[in-house]
Amino acid sequence: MKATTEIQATMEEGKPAGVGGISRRAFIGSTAAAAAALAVGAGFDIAHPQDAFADESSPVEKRYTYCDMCNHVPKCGIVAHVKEEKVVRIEPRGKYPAGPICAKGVASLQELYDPNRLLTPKVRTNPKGTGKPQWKDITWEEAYATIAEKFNAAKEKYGPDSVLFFCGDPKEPRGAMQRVATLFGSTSYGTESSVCAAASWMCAQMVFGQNSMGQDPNDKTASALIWTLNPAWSQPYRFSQFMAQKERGCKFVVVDPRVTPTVTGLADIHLQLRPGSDGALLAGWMNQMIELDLVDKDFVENWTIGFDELKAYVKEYTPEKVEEITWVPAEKLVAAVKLIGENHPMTLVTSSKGGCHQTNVGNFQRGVFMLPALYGDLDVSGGLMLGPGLPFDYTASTAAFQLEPMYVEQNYAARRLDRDDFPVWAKYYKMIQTAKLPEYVAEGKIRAGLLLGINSMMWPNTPLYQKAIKDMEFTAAIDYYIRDWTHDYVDMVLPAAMCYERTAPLAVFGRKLFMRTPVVKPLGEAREDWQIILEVGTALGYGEECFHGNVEAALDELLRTADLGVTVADLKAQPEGIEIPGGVTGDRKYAEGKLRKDGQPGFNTQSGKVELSSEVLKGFGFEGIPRFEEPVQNPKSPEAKEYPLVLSTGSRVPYYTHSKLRDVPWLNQFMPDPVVRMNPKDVASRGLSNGQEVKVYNQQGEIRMFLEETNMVMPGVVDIFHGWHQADVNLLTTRDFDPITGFPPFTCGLCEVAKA
Ligand SMILES: Nc1nc2c(c(=O)[nH]1)N[C@H]1C(S)=C(S)[C@@H](COP(=O)(O)OP(=O)(O)OC[C@H]3O[C@@H](n4cnc5c(=O)[nH]c(N)nc54)[C@H](O)[C@@H]3O)O[C@H]1N2
Ligand SMILES: Nc1nc2c(c(=O)[nH]1)N[C@H]1C(S)=C(S)[C@@H](COP(=O)(O)OP(=O)(O)OC[C@H]3O[C@@H](n4cnc5c(=O)[nH]c(N)nc54)[C@H](O)[C@@H]3O)O[C@H]1N2
Ligand code: SF4
Ligand SMILES: [Mo]
Repeated sequence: MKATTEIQATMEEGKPAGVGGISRRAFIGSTAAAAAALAVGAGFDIAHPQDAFADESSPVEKRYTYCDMCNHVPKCGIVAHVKEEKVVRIEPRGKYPAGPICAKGVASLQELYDPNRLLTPKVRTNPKGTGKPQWKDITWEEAYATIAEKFNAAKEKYGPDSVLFFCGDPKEPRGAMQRVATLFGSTSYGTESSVCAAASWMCAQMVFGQNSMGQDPNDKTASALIWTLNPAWSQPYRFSQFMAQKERGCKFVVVDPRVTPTVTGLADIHLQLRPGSDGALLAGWMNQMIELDLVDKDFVENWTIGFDELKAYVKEYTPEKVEEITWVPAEKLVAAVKLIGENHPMTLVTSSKGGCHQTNVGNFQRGVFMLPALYGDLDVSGGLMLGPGLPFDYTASTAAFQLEPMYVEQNYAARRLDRDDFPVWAKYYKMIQTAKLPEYVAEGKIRAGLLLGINSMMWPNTPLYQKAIKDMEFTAAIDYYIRDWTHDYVDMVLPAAMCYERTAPLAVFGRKLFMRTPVVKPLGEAREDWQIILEVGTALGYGEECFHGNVEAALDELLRTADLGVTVADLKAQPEGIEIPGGVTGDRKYAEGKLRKDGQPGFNTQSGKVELSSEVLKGFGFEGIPRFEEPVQNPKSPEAKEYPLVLSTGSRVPYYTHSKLRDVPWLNQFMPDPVVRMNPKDVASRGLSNGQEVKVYNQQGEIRMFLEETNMVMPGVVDIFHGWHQADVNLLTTRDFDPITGFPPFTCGLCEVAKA
């Protein structure tokens, strides 16, 4: 509270202090005070020099919205205080599951009124590859006409798949983007999920027949296994609920190479493994479950296939052998297996990261989903519950709205560019795996693109993707900012409205459905993402199917295809959300035929059983069991002689989301420079010192960063956040993609660190 008073005092004196009228000290005080999660429960005022000053006496109207600074699931609720069409204060909106707003959420106001935002459509005037782009303002009409001309020309000459329709981290526009891609006839629809959560979803589908990232512990959960997640920093809204379960008595095992606030806050046992060795630890875990007689034999016998194969495979993974591979003490592993086995039901929480970013994720991630089944805690209250959820998620995508029937009837799958490279991925998704984008462009298969929220530093070996974007004949990006590391290589950039300024498709919390309407008008000429995509679709000749750019009409169609009996008007009338009835609930639904469309008992897998050995993978010529293989780059590979440190990249920091938010001063003050974290032992053995500038390098390249000496990181490992354009760690990551999922090995490379 002190901090809020301090801010108000600053406002009352009428002297905007520090950044945007809020004192720097006040912002740090309020956010840092709320411990690791950097979450704040109080409200925040803004007084921005140029844009957001409003007359003190003007009336204030409270409008509801939700945050998208981390651009995906959380969507913490916000009450926006609007004066003279300016947002002057924000507060958390208690009724959403997320009570507090984190530092990034608070800083959303500063991003909204950032004087550097892109506010007009721009086109390049000098050819790509001839140095820095020169930009010229154009009208929206000119922009759409050019896009339509270029895309239609590419389609005519090279076929519709030559035009890529892409969404980066922004999730909200995906339903619209996929619809336009399908209308255009292109099978080249791609998203950031092909390096993010989607490896995990498809592995869950292979094991028990539906998407999952596990389930958070609830009041009935006796123990929880958190395998690779640091919600204290990556999902603060979720972390407080974990803490509440800890206080209630739920036991926690956390698997993480680092000593994170999640570990210190929750873990009864912390398994600190070498990054990339997860598959071996998992095999050891299964070995001990069998050894200690902790497997639910009834469940295994009746509802799984492949147990004998799995058992034979894990036999050699004794705790001692596993210790050698993973660096996890044998007795700790045994204690963890027992702790979970003695506290039923257990639930599993896994991540879109860690395990996903390894050369062997398609195996590891399947294996980890087998644990709740082996413990007998799959589809039971408090365990890993399954069940048909709502017909769409926060990405607002019903299959019908995305025109899945058209995709299927016209057999788009047969033309997919990625189907030879990543056939298993192509089976599960209607979005392509973009790992091989550079190859598709070099081979002339992709020639043009509508690139919404794209960031070239998302992929391993960034320069190859920058070149790919540059080599396309025509690309139009859609963003809040001009980001040099990506937009230097495109032909056109279109200004996107921010969350305060735009309608969101829909948000689902539990069984409640919410719609977000703009709380203020877009600044400048910025337009809503959905509107832009639908207007591009209209310009391409699909006016009727794209509702001539009318977002609410499109959402009404989306709701109609979801068949919930809810309209946009209903949702607008109820900013507190509408409860969606129905759905199938209850324990062990698989036994009653409630999980399968055909009503037969079992799971939605190829065999109808939980697949401990995958039938799908065998069909594609892979092994069925989740066999561990060392990462391509590992401490025993030849490169390790010169580059002995394990390179783990991308572990989240509380103040930035990927490549974003470095331009928000309130956040940038916390971590103004790129940082590499190292254990004191490795710092000392290299004669380095805390705070010093160092070079981090390997066979691929070199970056410069500032050294942070910390026990958070284990000896032999370095920890680097991604998305620093001046020190892009994806110059050091390799393109050793997992053959099942196409995912890159962001957490298991090699490097060396020396004085700069
Ligand atoms: N503040 C902030 N929040 C974010 C994001 C952000 O950029 N900033 N990004 C969002 C997105 S898109 C994602 S995908 C999520 C990711 O969410 P998390 O998965 O929680 O993110 P990370 O911190 O990358 O990884 C979690 C932990 O994995 C550990 N880890 C690293 N290598 C390995 C390994 O080889 N094995 C195991 N078992 N663990 C390993 C790291 O030490 C780290 O503590 O975060 C989301 N939330
Ligand atoms: N080395 C390494 N690399 C990684 C990872 C890692 O852990 N290590 N993590 C991977 C993961 S899990 C992910 S999810 C990706 C991150 O995925 P990216 O999508 O590449 O990352 P962002 O930095 O979020 O870039 C998004 C861009 O969209 C713009 N933008 C943001 N919101 C909106 C919006 O609502 N509309 C529009 N039109 N534009 C918007 C932003 O300004 C930004 O330019 O990175 C991946 N890359
Ligand atoms: S966790 Fe933070 S950034 Fe993400 S939605 Fe909530 S307030 Fe916004
Ligand atoms: Mo992600």
